[in-house]
Amino acid sequence: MERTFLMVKPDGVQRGLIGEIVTRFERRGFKLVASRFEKLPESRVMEHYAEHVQKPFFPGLKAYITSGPCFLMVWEGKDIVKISRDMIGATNPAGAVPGTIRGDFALEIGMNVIHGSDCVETADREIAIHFRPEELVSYSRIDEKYLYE
Ligand code: DAT
Ligand code: MG
Repeated sequence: MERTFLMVKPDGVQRGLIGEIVTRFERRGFKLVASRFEKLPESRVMEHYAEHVQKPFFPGLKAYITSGPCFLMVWEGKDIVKISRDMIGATNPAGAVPGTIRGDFALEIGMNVIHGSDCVETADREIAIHFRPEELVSYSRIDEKYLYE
């Protein structure tokens, strides 16, 4: 089954949005398989955002993402990478559709509440950056019978 890496960023944590965000993924039928609440160490920020380190916005992004604790999660389910990106909405909340997380809870690109892996390869890479394999818990959810045909 497909997995993805999702993370409530420091603004989402400070604004009390962890529960709301977790609820959305739970209710969609996805399964939480790992989580951790922590302030990201700089070394992991550099790895996680490797594609952006040379960009002009990176110093601001790094200051923001290390400004407080984040809530890191691995979720599992059918087509979760694409579906979770759709649920998160556009990178710039100004253009994010209402009903999406960014479209409901954010206003600016530099404070966009949540991270989600953008493709399956990225998801595998990001899960490996933030979690050890033994931290991912394998179990069944009792409603799987009525989620999957
Ligand atoms: P996403 O988080 O939707 O995958 P991304 O990978 O392109 O977007 O960028 C990572 C984060 O960096 C994004 O959530 C917010 C920040 N960011 C991206 N482009 C930016 C820009 N032009 N100005 C400021 N921050 C930006
Ligand atoms: Mg991205």
